[in-house]
Amino acid sequence: MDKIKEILIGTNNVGKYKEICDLLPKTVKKYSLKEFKISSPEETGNSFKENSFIKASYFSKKTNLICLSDDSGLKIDLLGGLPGIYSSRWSGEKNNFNLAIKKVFKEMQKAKEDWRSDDNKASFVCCLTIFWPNGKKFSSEGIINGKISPKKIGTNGFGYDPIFIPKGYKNTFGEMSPKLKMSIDHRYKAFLKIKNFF
Ligand code: ITT
Repeated sequence: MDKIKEILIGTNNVGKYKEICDLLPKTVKKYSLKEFKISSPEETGNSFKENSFIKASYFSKKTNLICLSDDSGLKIDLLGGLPGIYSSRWSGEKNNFNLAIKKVFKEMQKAKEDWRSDDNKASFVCCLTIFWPNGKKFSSEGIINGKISPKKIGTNGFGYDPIFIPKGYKNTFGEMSPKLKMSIDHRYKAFLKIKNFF
């Protein structure tokens, strides 16, 4: 199998872009969507896998490059798996995660008044899809289980990191060093299944 030597990182999310670049070998040449000024397609799929495929195939076709896209999100048991594939949309158009986290707390409160007195199971899911200009594709999924922190803590990372405590740890992703987070998280677990392509 020919190893991938250059790839388009098909995301407009800066936090994800950084994490994906850090996971890939240094020797792989990485292109960003900024260089091509391409905006995202509509995510019309019903699963992380469908949406990551929609993005990877769209960006690959636009640029004629091999593309790696990520669709991910936070699933909260008490909310029946929401925000899930709607994780990005919960933050509103301006990607306001203060607002998205407030919405999580509000919905938790609505579902169970004293939710803060229990452990509230949640998981982060990531589906990575590689799409080649010749139509070949490969997807992999990674999951990390944990719980929702009763308070927003930490300023590292992005998105919902300040309210997610992975199983076996006391701190939120927002409190962890980026190095630790990227050695245990959903993206890393999905990456392990595609790493031989590089
Ligand atoms: P692209 O589609 O351009 O990649 P996006 O932000 O719209 O960017 P998604 O549709 O996959 O990406 O939405 C996933 C959302 O889930 C994202 O906005 C994050 O807020 C959240 N999320 C995913 N992985 C996360 C992580 O490791 N830490 C915190 N939040 C995460």
